[in-house]
Amino acid sequence: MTLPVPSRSLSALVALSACLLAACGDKADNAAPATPDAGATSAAMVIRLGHVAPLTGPQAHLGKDNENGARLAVDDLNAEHFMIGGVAAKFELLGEDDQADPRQATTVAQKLADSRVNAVIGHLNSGTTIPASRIYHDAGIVQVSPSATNPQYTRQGYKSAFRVFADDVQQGSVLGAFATGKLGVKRIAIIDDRTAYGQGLADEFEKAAKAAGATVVTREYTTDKATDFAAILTKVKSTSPDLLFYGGMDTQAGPMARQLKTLGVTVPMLFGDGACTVEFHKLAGDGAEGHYCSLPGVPLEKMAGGTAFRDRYKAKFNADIQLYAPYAYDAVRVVAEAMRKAGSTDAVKFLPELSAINYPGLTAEIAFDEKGDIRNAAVTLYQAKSGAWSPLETMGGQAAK
Ligand code: ABU
Repeated sequence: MTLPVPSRSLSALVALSACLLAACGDKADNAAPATPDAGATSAAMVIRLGHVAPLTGPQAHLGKDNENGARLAVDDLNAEHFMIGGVAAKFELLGEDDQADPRQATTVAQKLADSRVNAVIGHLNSGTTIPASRIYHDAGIVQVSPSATNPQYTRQGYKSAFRVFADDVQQGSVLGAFATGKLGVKRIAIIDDRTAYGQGLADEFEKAAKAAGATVVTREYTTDKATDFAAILTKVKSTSPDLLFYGGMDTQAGPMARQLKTLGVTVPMLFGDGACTVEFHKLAGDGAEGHYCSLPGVPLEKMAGGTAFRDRYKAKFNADIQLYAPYAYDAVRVVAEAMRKAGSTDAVKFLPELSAINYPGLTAEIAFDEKGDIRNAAVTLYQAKSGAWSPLETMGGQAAK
């Protein structure tokens, strides 16, 4: 995906600042649409957070997971009687469905911009987050993605864009080092789904693996809608790789692993975070065993409060965490904390607080670099054992609170 990359020069920042202050809608209250809660007995201020992810289609389980994480945070904030500028804040989550489709993502983003939400949590996919980010930026709306890992999201010069976990430059590098180092593979086959995420991660992995001396024996392509991988896997088999890397989501990775086993190929597979889910095991069946994946962040069990969060999530939604729910939780909390520090829901005032924040989140100590990426990001490697992902080792990062 090619998007215009504005300069991160001072003039660009001044232009954004002007946009946040005035140029992108009704001036004085454009970025501060918090309104008194008409139904409340006291003067509560209503803060509307947009949340966008695929809620229908093959990735709906992941979209719902993100939304659940954000909803838990909103419910917690409301239960805590969170105060902003001395006024009780009432948070509302506006859940939108982008169907993991870049065009639908821009439609939804425009809708949220037009309704002047206070901030947006999302989107889930890199391929939707990146085009939507321009709309939020131009509307002066702060955006925090809890799952999009393509580096381009935070490299467009948009001071409104934040990410609360590692990007795919880091993840691809960790995966490449793991494959060539710990697994000691020399001949690698790569398949990707041609999305901003899948292709981008496969490119980063290929770069890192080749730099460490591995050979890519074949590079194949599929789509994020495909279900039958027989032809592509037969071709992969003919190249006799030591490892098959797949860049894409669990919706393809699971059936691919199952079909690989059916073909009688015993080569290990390696995935990024998009396949590092509970759903992968369901889709792959007994084809899951022994494969590897990476996931930005530390294992849930290593997060202080991680197991309590898992239990609360299960009790509230009657479901297991799939992937990024804890990060969606932190994305909401960090926005709320920036508003609290600023004493305002006006993006002009709370964006600088968000940029400079040091927040002890559920997932990590959250502080952002100049691009809006989390500092000291961790990436953890897992192996599929007995129907679950078992942590192997964590690279980088710092201990969560
Ligand atoms: N990071 C994997 C899933 C979301 C995405 O980046 O497309």
